Amino acid sequence: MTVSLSLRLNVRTAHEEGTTNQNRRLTIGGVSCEFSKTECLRHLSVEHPRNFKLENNMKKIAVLFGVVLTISSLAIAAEQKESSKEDSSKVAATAEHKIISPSEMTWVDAPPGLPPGAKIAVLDGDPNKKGPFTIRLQSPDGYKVAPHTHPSTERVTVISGTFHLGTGDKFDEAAGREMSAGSFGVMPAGMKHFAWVTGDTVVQIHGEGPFQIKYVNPADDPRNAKR
Ligand SMILES: [Cu+2]
Repeated sequence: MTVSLSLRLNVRTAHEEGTTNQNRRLTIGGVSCEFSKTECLRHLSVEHPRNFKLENNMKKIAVLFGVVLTISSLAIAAEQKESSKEDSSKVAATAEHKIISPSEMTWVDAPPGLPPGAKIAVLDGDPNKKGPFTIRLQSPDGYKVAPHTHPSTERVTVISGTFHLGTGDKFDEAAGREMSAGSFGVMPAGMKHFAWVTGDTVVQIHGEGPFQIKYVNPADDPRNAKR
């Protein structure tokens, strides 16, 4: 079994010269032989076992190296495929170039999960779907949002007016922080927080959709209010 494998390996690695199949010059491990290929291999394995063994070991190392190289290449290729998949999903969500001036924004009533009186404008993506989104929320003076959480991170940038943000499960103005125009805040997914505004205020909210709101106290949820 071992011998036949060795011979087969050497048929491939031997350096061949000559014009016919019957009579060729074979060079294995620096030793030449001028018989038929099979005879040469037999001759060299008996007469020059050291060279024969050397040639074989080199071939085995080459085969092993080739296998390792192939596995690494496959792993790298798989990784690259995975990262390009991630990149393409990001590109798909923001592929469309656009510039929207404030006068071009379309304002509609805020969804029923927010207290009535506010308006939103969707600038990018769709807050109801999976993927990145950017919206603006316009709320009148005194507008309040009771303690709540979101399943994904909420990022707030104050555009105009004054926003106030506090963390915890009880609405407490003393625990809130004032955010003037230009301020930025992050609410990690699941963190309980509440907000209110002074003066008509516009904030920009961006994050990963779907953007959902869950009130700490269900009685605070405007969706549960009797209409
Ligand atoms: Cu929130």
